Amino acid sequence: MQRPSLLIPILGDQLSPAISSLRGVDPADAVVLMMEVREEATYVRHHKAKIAFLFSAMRHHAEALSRRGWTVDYVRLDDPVNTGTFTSELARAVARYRPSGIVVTEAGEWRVARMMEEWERELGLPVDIRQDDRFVASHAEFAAWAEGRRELRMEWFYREMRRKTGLLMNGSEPEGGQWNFDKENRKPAQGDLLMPRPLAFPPDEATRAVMALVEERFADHPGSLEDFDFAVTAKDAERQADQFMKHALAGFGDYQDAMLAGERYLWHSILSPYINVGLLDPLDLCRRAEAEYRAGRAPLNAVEGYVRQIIGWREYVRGIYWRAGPDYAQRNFLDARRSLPSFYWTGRTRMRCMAEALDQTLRTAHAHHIQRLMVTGNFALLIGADPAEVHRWYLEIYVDAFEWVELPNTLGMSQFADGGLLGSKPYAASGAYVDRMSDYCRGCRYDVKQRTGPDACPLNALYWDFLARNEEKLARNPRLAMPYRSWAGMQPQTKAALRVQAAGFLERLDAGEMI
Ligand code: FAD
Ligand code: DLZ
Repeated sequence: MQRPSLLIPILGDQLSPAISSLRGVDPADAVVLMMEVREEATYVRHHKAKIAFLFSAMRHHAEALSRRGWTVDYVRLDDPVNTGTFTSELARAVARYRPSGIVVTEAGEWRVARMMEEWERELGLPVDIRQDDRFVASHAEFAAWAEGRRELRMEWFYREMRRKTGLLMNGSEPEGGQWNFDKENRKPAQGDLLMPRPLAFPPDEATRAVMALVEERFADHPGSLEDFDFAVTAKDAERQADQFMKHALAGFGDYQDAMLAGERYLWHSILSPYINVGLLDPLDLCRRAEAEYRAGRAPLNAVEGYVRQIIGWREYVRGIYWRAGPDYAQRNFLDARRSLPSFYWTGRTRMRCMAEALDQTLRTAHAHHIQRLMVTGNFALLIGADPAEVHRWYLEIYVDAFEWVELPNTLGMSQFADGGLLGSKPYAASGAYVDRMSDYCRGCRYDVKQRTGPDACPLNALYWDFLARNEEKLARNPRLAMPYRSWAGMQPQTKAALRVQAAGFLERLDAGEMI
């Protein structure tokens, strides 16, 4: 090709055909650069399935762009001349093509955003960094909404997004006369042969090649590739979305918080990896869900719940991430310092709820929201695990984990390490919650009804110990008034027994005993 005017790097989470960096560019006058680089694969030890998913989706996307007439220069991880970082690969490509400028869509996280800011100086040519408009709210819109508010809450932001998109609106009123149907969405589930199942996509040749590469180059990373069945093309991701809309959406609301042993999916969509890398468009999914409601095929509580997760939570956590700044990951409001137990990487624990969530996570790189928040997240919160370590684990282990979405969910929502910037209270729970929302406790070695003694469910004493330990910081939180009243009303000997029980457990945990 003649010397192109533009070099367009497309990063691993920018696999959308309509990405802003390609807009208005003549394919005949540009080279798209895609790079598998060691630095991105190792800045944390990503789960093997996460790297395989990303590399395979990138390779398929490169082919799709070529078919659409783009010239794509694709640098593979095992290319002997691959220099291993975005910036050094870009420098090599600049030397190869001598373009007059670079166009790129803004990065999804602070680390890479800072790299991009240096490119103009380091590469010596103009760099046009374009807004990522795959989100409903721009950074400026979120900042304008947040400005001057005493506290930020998802619910108020969500209503703005409903008004902006017109989703589930009747003029200026919410469909059904209510913004939020969450109270109807807390039902436990029963195992059921008719339960919906997402499609499984057996690895094609390109994916198998990537899996072999991952096994060879990232052998020391956590997780397994044995159950790998993710879609890796936009077409298959669309098929998965159809499957969800047809078979699972109707039950999504009712069973959103439910957990069942051996059931990975329940009525969840399992679409987050595809949305986050750009194979599916989030707003389009919301419109399709709304159409299911309007056609009478899915109830309002389900569709409102689904839409809220995407234009509410997903957009809100992104806004918080960029507003909180690059130091967000260092916050530690509760001064939690304990190391994350080693069984987070092996799944070897006798607590059945933890074993279920961890085993599934290590096998598949996916767990649903309540497993992440109320099982692995709750346990880390109760034992006082260091939030930076907890953050690193979630970023490594889940296929859909990109810092802009993972960090606020982990550090803010789950560990309350931002002191309430994102949410109004810590999601701390005793065994009773797990027992109410799942069937995990039935086959557990521990007894969820006992609070003390060798057979007591560890979550029970840990819960009260967490409240007692953090009383100074949390007791004035109005949403914790009830549990603190219960704590205050306990006999001193009951309190002491609970704290001794928790201390004994934490001691055994720190000693690395099997618990
Ligand atoms: P569904 O339950 O079907 O929900 C529908 C969609 O809503 C999801 O696909 C997702 O796009 C969106 N969504 C739902 N909840 C959230 C949320 N809290 N924040 C942002 N988007 C949401 N989500 C990620 O995409 N990446 C992460 O790295 C991530 N880390 C998390 C860490 C913790 C500690 C917790 C508690 C939650 C985390 N989440 C993360 C949010 C949520 O758990 C996942 O989005 C969800 O489990 C993905 O599965 P699904 O597609 O079946 O979701
Ligand atoms: C997560 C990831 C991994 C493991 N590898 C690559 C890669 O080799 N090349 C690439 O373009 N992107 C990768 N990614 C995703 C990037 O880390 C992601 O695009 C940035 O985090 C965005 O800020």
